[in-house]
Amino acid sequence: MAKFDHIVILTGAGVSAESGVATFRDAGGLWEQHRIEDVATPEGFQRNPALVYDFYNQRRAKLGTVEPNGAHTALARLQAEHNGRVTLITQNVDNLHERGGFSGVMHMHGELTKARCMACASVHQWMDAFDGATPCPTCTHTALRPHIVWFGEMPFHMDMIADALGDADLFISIGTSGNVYPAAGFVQEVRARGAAHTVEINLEPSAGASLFAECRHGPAATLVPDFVDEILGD
Ligand code: BV8
Repeated sequence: MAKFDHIVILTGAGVSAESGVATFRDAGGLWEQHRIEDVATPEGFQRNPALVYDFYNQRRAKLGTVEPNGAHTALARLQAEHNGRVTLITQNVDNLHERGGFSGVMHMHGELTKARCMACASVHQWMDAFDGATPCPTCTHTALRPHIVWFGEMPFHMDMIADALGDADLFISIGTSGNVYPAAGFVQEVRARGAAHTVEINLEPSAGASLFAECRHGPAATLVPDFVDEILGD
């Protein structure tokens, strides 16, 4: 496999599926149980904050019952052994990439394990439940919200992400249906900015599969370790 310098990886819910974390759009997924507009928009939070606090408290509690899978640990091995740069951008809000050993994960849609104060903007590591009556550790106002990017809100780290996409010579998209923007448009940004190789690893062809130079379809916990072996020349 050609030598790459800067490998940029985008992951979605499919990379955590084999750990037992529900995806969004697969059968039985999160969006089958809840309407996006009710639990993942600022308007939904305004309308019924208790429902939204509960939706995220339940998902945060589940984190303690799941473990990273072979895809998470293979990406950490790539970061440790690749003789070049590895940038990991995730749409996921779980902490399985970190627990699988990757450091410096860019959570463009935020993190389940953090709470943000709407009064003082402080952000806090938070592993338990919280709601509209929980005081902010910094300013004591009861104005905490999930540190999550909802639909219609600006994703985090967009400047750093744009720099990475423009600098990549290998772009790998793993476990995402390619339905949500701006993440679904990253492969086009990479292609427009240089001669990077682009690879999709997904259980089935995503909405953007035709935009990738190479597609590998199957379970991430099998395909990602194999692909990392190839990149590292194992
Ligand atoms: C923004 C946090 C402006 C919440 C999430 C038209 C109308 C209205 C809006 C829009 C529109 N067009 C674009 C928009 C904007 C909107 C959007 O994209 N809407 C979509 C629905 C059309 N986007 C936004 O609002 C974003 N903000 O645009 O701001 C802006 C733009 C640019 C620059 C600056 C500002 C904000 C979007 C973020 C929303 N928040 N998450 C939460 O997690 O609770 S999105 C949510 O979907 C998750 O983050 C999730 O990661 C993400 C994407 O889903 P996937 O990860 O792809 O998961 P999915 O279930 O869909 O697919 C799983 C895939 O895995 C499948 O393909 C499956 O085959 C595969 N799989 C399953 N098992 C395995 C597997 N693969 C491998 N192995 C397996 N074992």
